[in-house]
This record gives sequence, C-alpha cells and structure tokens, in this order.
Amino acid sequence: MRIDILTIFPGMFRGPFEESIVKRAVDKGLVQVFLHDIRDYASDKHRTVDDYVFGGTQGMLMKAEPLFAAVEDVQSQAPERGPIVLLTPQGRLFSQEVAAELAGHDRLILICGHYEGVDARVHEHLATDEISIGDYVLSGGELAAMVVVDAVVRQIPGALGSPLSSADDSFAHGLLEHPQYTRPADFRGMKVPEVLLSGNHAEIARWRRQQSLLRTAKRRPDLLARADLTDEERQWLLTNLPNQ
Ligand code: 6GU
Repeated sequence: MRIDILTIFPGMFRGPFEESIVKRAVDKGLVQVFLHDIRDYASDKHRTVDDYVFGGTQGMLMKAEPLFAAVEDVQSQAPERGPIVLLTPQGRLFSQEVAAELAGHDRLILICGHYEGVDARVHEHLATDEISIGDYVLSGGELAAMVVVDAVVRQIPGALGSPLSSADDSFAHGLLEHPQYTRPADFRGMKVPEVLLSGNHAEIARWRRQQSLLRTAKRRPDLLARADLTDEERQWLLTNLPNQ
C-alpha cells in the first residue's frame, strides 16, 4: 500500500511515523508513506495556501489551486489509484469498519484540512471521501490523518507482531475487549481472577466472552445493540448485569 499525505505541517508526522507499528510496517515494505508539503504547490513566492472567505465571514480558508495541483502531481508519481480522503470535521465518522475499508486499497491520498476549512470545490470536485475522527474540533487534519494511518496500517496482514493481534482488538467483533493480566498473579493483594490460572481453556474462553459482554453493556450500550449475540448470551446478560 502507498499512502500520500498532503499537509502544511509535514514535520508533525515524523515522530509518530518513526516509531512503533507504522515504522515496522514501513521497514517491512508493507506500506510506503510519503509526506508532501502543500506549500510546495503554491503559485506565488510567499507560498500562500490560504485566503479570505468570499461573502465576508471571519477567518481564512485553504485555497483550491495548491490542493488540486498537489493531488495531480502526487497521483502522477505512481500508477495506483485509490480514494482521495479529506480529513475534516464535516466528514463521515471514522470507525474500525472504515479503517478496514481503507485498508483494502493499494493507494490512499490524505489531505489535511486547516484554518476555518477548505474551499468547497475541494470537497465537491477533488476529494472522493471525507472523514472526521470524532465530534470535537482539532486545529487541523494532521492528528486525524495520523489516527487514520495507524488504524489502517495495523490491519495490513503482517503489520503486527502476531497474526492474531488485530483480529483480537476491541471492536474487531463489535464488543470491547475483556480485561487482561500479566505477572505477578498477586500484586499488592490485587489478584488475577482464579479462572485465568486454571489452565481450563474452555472456562477461560467463556469467562472472557462474559467479561466482554458485561464491559460493553456497561460502557458502550450503543455497541451492544449492534453486536452479534446469541439468545443465550442476551439472556445471560439480563440476569448478570448489575442494576444501575
Ligand atoms: Cl478530520 N479535522 C479537524 N480539524 N477536526 C476534527 C477532525 C478532523 N476530526 C475530528 N475533529
């Protein structure tokens, strides 16, 4: 997979992409990440990428020309085609499903929005997808792009240490993950649940599933409503949920 990121702050990406999962995936040749400074595509000597809003509201907008020029140039650098994603609070909400969908492409172009927003012609005629990472306002699309890249890259087969790890993530099955423990079995009197030390794999699997159900019911009832539960599990939850 090739990911091209268009940003006015390429330096913001260096730390996060030079550590951890993304770095490992790049080192293994599973993904290539290219950063492009939108200012390189400005047409004036001041490298202007923003301008006043027609109609006279306050603030500045990202200009259309440098963004169109950047996308066209970046596309010409490799033959693969894929979605052109604008990171904007106006976009569809990012989720594990959206990450999986994006991970299925050979190529992603991510555009980081800034200022009060982006010229509407970029939304309408350049971007093929618009993504928001949540209902809060960030100062720019960069942090959102990092979130998207991390969530997408960890889905590429081989990107994680173990092949099981991304399938086991919270949300992979529509439920939150069960609690997990490592040694020691007793830390300051806080004990690891007995069942996990039992060696009984069927019992452990049942306990984990029940913990996932309880946790999801308590913290994310919205997820539970959409999750794939057996009738038996729904019944079990009804009798085991502590009353609020
Ligand atoms: Cl993609 N951009 C900005 N500026 N703010 C956001 C966002 C994106 N997603 C959530 N908040």
